[in-house]
Amino acid sequence: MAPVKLYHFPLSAPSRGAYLAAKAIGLSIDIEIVDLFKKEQLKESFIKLNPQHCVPTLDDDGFILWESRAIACYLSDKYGKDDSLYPKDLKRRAVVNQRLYFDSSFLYVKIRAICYPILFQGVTEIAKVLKDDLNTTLGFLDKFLDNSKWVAGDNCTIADTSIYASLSSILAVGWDISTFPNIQRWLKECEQLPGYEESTEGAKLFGEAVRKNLKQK
Ligand SMILES: N[C@@H](CCC(=O)N[C@@H](CS)C(=O)NCC(=O)O)C(=O)O
Repeated sequence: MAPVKLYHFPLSAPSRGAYLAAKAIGLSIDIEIVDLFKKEQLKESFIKLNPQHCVPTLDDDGFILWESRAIACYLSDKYGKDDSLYPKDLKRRAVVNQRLYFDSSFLYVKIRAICYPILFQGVTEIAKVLKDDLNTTLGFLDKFLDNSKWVAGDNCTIADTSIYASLSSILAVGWDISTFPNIQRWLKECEQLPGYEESTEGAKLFGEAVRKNLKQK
């Protein structure tokens, strides 16, 4: 059987989310870098694999899957040593899913709304409305962590790897999280995630690319 392959770009938060999930599972994966800055995702061979031409994209012995959180769920179900990263228990799984959807439809979207125009559309300042919107969302995340060590309970799940991947991008831009004590505490826990250093390095490069285009105050 061919090794599991991940088409990956370290600067991409979703891509790092899939990467961190594979690492947390302890799965050995082949990485193929798709450099988005060089538009490598638009190569014919990649579009044939994934017509939506986005990273991350997984190739598990010919089974092709994209969407980082779908990849994390699939890998955990198929290769997880146990169900701790993605519980089989209906209610615990539902909470993990809720956090994953929160990430994909709130947190990541707000971060992207801030960073993409700066990276690709010549925007040089972060509008107050976008700043406030992200801070409101971070307030929700902080609340989830009120009585919980990890974002979906007492142990680390793929909701943590996914949310850490998103959050690390905006932290690398220099976002102030001093008013979110639970997030700060949780981020300390995240330092023990397998693949944390490589992932954070990718976020750093992303943060530098964004900051380079920001008007200095
Ligand atoms: N919801 C998707 C988002 C994937 C996504 O937007 N990937 C971007 C990089 S952050 C990409 O590959 N963009 C290149 C393109 O769409 O051509 C996921 O979680 O995987």
